[in-house]
Amino acid sequence: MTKAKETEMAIGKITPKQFKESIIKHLNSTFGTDINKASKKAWWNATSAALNEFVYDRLSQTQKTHFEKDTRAVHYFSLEFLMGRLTGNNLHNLGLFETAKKALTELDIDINTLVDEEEDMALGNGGLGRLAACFIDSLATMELPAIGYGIHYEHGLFRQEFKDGHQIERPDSWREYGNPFEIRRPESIQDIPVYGYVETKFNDAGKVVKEWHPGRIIKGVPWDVPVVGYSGKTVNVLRLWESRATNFFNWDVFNSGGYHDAHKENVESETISKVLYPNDETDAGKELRLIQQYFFCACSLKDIIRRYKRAHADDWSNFSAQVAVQLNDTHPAIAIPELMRILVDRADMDWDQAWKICRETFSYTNHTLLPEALEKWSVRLFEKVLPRHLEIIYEINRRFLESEVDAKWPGDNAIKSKLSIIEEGHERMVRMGNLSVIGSNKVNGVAEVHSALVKSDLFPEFNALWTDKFTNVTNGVTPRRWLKACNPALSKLIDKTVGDQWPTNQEILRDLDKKADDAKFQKAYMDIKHENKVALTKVIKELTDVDVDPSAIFDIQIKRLHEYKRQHLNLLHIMALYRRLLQNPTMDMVPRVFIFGAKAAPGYKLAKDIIYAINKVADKVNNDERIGGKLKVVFLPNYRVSLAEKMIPAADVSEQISTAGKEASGTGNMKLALNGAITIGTLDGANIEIAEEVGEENVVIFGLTVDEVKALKKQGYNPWDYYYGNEEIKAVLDWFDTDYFTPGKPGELSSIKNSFLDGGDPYLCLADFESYSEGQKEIEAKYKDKKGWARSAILNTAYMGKFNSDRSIQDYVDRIWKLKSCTVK
Ligand code: 9GP
Repeated sequence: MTKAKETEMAIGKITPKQFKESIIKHLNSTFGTDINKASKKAWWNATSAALNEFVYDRLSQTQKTHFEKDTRAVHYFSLEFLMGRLTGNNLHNLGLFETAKKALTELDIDINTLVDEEEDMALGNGGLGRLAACFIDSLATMELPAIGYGIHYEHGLFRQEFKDGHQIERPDSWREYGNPFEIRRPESIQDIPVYGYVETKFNDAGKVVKEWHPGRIIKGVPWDVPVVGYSGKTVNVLRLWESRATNFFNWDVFNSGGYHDAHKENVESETISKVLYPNDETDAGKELRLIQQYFFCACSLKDIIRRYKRAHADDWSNFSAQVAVQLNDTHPAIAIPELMRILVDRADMDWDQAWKICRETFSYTNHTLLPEALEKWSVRLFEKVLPRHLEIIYEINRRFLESEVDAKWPGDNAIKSKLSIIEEGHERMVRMGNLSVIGSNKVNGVAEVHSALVKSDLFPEFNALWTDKFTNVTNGVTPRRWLKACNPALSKLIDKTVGDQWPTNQEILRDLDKKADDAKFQKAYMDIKHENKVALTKVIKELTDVDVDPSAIFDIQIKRLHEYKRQHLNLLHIMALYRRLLQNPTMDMVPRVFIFGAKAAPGYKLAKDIIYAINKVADKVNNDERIGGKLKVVFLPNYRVSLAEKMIPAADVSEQISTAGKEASGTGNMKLALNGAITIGTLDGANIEIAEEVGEENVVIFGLTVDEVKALKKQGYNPWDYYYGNEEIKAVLDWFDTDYFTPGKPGELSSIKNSFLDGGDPYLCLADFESYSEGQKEIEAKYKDKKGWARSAILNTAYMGKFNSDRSIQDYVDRIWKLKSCTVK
């Protein structure tokens, strides 16, 4: 960014000298230390405080303007917000990064080292949570009134360590020593009821009413994280709820000698916001997880209603015109019966009117087709935790089946039982997916192919009932964090080439295509890639003690560890390559470094076995002198947003190799391509649209398509055919049974082989292996053509405009939320 531009963007004009003085002021008067003895943490805290002076000012201006104009707002309900670090991001978005850098340099502090002091705010598992973080960045940047609502987890996603190659989980204490980017708002505390029983009685008018007598009240304490839009004009809020006991300490019990019991309720209530469930694909945790969901939805709805009533008192007629609520997966679906409860039981509203408001208010995004992620709670659990909500769900269901379903399919009980919110069976279950669809105004998937499958395979009858309800919004990522901030050298080159307006209008990058064949530009672009690779080699050395050569191909697979994402297909290919090298050490091969980053859910045994296997193969390969360093494998521990920011700019190859039909979208694929990595991928999720945008000659596509996967499964897939039919597959699989990679411990890796053979290879790795291996050869051939590769990399950066999260948000605005932007004075 030009100096003039930066000054213009900065909120209030500030020079590096003034910023420096502000840092020193905070060091002294906010943190009680001085420049001679301040720790690195203190410097970071003081810099953040200096930065926050701008943030809070804009935050209150934004809130004041939104209140005065009584704007319609979207409320993004999500159990996960994977925010990462905020210092660098906020400085960039305020246009203060260069100012702060200079100020710190004068103080003899390197800004890049300073921002490493910040713990990641890892309040999410992976794609779904990071998408939410990109979305709130875009909403603020686009000056749209919006609030993110979630949980203020004391511990975010676990910190991953490796011990002899095994994943070990350690607690993540992201705010143990405080976090400068959040403010507690005790003035907006909410009381949330749970448990208890429901009494049916007559009111004074003789009408039957329901009264819920809760068994416990939990206090919800809000923490606000300011969300700074690019240019700093709008600063929205992410409001996260912390659970506290209502009776902080039971003096009566304490005084009668029950020291531990006096704390019991306290501990139980506070457990609710203690941990993020480290699993994005299952409904783990049962009772606590359901309470977490209800707790944050109930707090958030009360908060919304409190705000609404300030302008509209008890007149509910404008509610759905003012309030849009987006449900991020089924996790917040309980908000639907909660709003019904508030309207019918508390506001005494007629059912039909309340239901109309509900349906106009909520919309639901589906992020996966995996059945285990479509939550179901037992009726028994609901009865215990949320007895009144269960009654409301029964009533929603009865009306839906008797009127809407019966009108369309008269007397068809099979359809009724499929569409019912209640699943009959040996244990009756509440289907949150069906509740979400029935109670929402719109339902969207997150990439074209995924949204089509949501309609055809997941909810076909609902789609027949309400065709207009289903839509698509392809995911996107913010170019502010995922190019401008994480890849400063490339950003500067882009600024110089096409101007500095691209962070808010990514389509401008399209102009880079004119330079795709320009030798000078290619060199500049590839030199930056090389420098980023050099920087990553240092991180790799620090984290794994492995030396890698930055002139090798850096081939990166970063995402949660899951069978459908097929890190083990990547592993099979690595082992095959290794075997080919052992058989022919002089084999012509461009040296390659395979780099992984992934956490496995602690209870997911096979995923953890795959991590172990990759680490063991890495040990062997990296130390085998026979292969002359042509192949290296590294698994970087504790993959998280801040590590991704270091890995992505250094990637040559992006591994997007899920079984077709399983990855709803993917967003890592977008970040890597934007930074010039060439995708090797299946026709799955957003890969399909990426290939369309950047051109099929600039990606490598392999493997079965969605239809071929279905056909193969239908005809009866037999992995043994591939085992016996392909000598290389057999040899590699048999290797797992030996102690070649685990000296003295044969069989330690056998579970992987078993998953492919006896386990039936549910994600068709063996069926796709040959095609994947051919794809990898194509990658290598492309890489050998230096000019062709540079051209492809540049075109990837140039043509990723569609995958800007601003475009996704615009689609949500047009297709679902009908929001208007609001300029803050
Ligand atoms: O698995 C999907 C991933 O493909 C998608 O990009 C992301 C954001 O839409 O959501 C993930 N889904 C989940 O994490 C759980 O549904």
